[in-house]
Amino acid sequence: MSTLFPALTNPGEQPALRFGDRSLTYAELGAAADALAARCAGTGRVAVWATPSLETAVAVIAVLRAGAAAVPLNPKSGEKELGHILADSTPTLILAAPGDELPSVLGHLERVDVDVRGVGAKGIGVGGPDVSPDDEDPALVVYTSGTTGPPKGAVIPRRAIAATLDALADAWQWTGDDVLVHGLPLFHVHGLVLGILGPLRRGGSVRHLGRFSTEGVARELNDGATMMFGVPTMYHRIAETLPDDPGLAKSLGRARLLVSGSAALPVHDHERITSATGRRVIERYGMTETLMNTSVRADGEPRAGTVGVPLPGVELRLVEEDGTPLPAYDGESVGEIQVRGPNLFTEYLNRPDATAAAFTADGWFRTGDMAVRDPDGYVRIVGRKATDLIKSGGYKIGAGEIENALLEHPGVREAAVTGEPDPDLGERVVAWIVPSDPQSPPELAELADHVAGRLAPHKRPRVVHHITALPRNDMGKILKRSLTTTHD
Ligand code: MCA
Ligand code: AMP
Repeated sequence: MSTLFPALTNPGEQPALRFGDRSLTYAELGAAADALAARCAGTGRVAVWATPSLETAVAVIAVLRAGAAAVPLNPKSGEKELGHILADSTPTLILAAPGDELPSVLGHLERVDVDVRGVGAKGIGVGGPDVSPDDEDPALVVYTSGTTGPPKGAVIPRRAIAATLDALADAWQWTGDDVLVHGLPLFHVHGLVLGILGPLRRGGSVRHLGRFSTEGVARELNDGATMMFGVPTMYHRIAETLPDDPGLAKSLGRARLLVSGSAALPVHDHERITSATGRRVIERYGMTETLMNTSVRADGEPRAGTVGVPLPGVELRLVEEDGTPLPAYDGESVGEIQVRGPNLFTEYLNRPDATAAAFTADGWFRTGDMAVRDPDGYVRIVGRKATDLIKSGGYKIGAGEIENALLEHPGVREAAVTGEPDPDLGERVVAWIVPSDPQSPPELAELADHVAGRLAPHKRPRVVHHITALPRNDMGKILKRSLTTTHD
């Protein structure tokens, strides 16, 4: 296939990546990545210890240049989660920054340190491996939570990455002149595919903040950054800060494009940002499995509360419960969003059952998101089919996975997990616990540590209710909708 990163074919001295005070030009990135790619050739799947660092970006580019597939790991994942991902994806190598300490569960993997000032940067020059991967070859395996069980590995082919980034370039008039700022994690599609591979495919540059802060965003926008990507929690924090920080309003006013995604940005936050800065945040809608489906276009009418129109090449339809397509564009008729197009993943790794269940017979992917369409085609997401999926801080979290982890705590006899609205996180994880010993029920901090240590900190419950029994129907199924604080 044609290369994913044309600017690395004959790389020049223009900036590519900056993390804090460390940066690489395209020539330096090409040299470092190709030296590492030589090490990754023929390896199949390669794990990447995906800290928010230059090393992670170089590692993923190296794996892609080698024609292999990268499996980004959340460095805050607990042993249980990491153990599952490793057993499922069976990587042959792990790439990590020199000095990063890896947990023992990774001990059996061959480790290769990422040298960002690789051999090539000293002028010796190491050519990349001589590979010409196919468009359908896997590029990434990204783990994503479902309602029950452990996360599934979505296999994302090279074709999908190219298709989605080029569709976004069209929608956002995104070019090599753009400079992106963000502070997103690099083990998910948003931060990695859009936030790192996106600018590199365009031949532009990205400045990563290491961790999100309103000061960091303001500093970069004052210093030439043209676009910002963030999850709604980040825009919410911006909206909260704006009244006391006129400098931040000025900086945001300079941006060409402010883009939000991964969850819905409340209209109130849209309005607060627009009234303080004069800029409108635009939303795009995607999923790990589909990459990007829709967006408000840079040349279109911004409309708060909508995720815009289908991207070029993406077919989108709404269907009723029984699968019948809903023809309406009336802003009222609600259906599940199904999508089809070159942006879609190939399969869930080792899960033919789950892959088959995710698609209709004629190749439409069932998103589980419920929406209406305005007369001009703008899509408004109104909810989700599964109540057992929680979106917190832009992270998708499966209730079942947390329930299973909670049940492994000796103080927990029964557990149910729900999501409830949270002004900062969108939703927060709530645990309903029947303690083994009602006299000494496990407290929030202990259960939060338990879940954070096994799965990941963002999956930890933020609220715990102790109850005497879980409400169940005659079949024994837990009635989550009747879990209210009256059960306390
Ligand atoms: C607190 N911490 C703990 C515990 N309590 N650690 C261990 N055990 C505990 N009991 C730590 C956390 O690890 C974190 O550490 C710090 O305390 C603060 O935690 P928290 O309050 O959870 O985080 P936050 O700083 O408030 O994070 C908000 C955030 C974050 C920055 C918005 O949620 C975030 O980065 N979200 C992005 C999600 C995302 O990229 N989703 C994309 C997937 P430390 O401070 O050291 O970190 S969706 C996707 O890809 C699709 C395609 C799409 O459409 O985009
Ligand atoms: P993930 O599986 O982590 O990739 O999350 C994908 C889910 O995030 C989608 O199915 C939607 O529910 C949600 N999502 C992504 N972007 C938006 C958006 N702009 N508005 C509302 N929900 C969104």
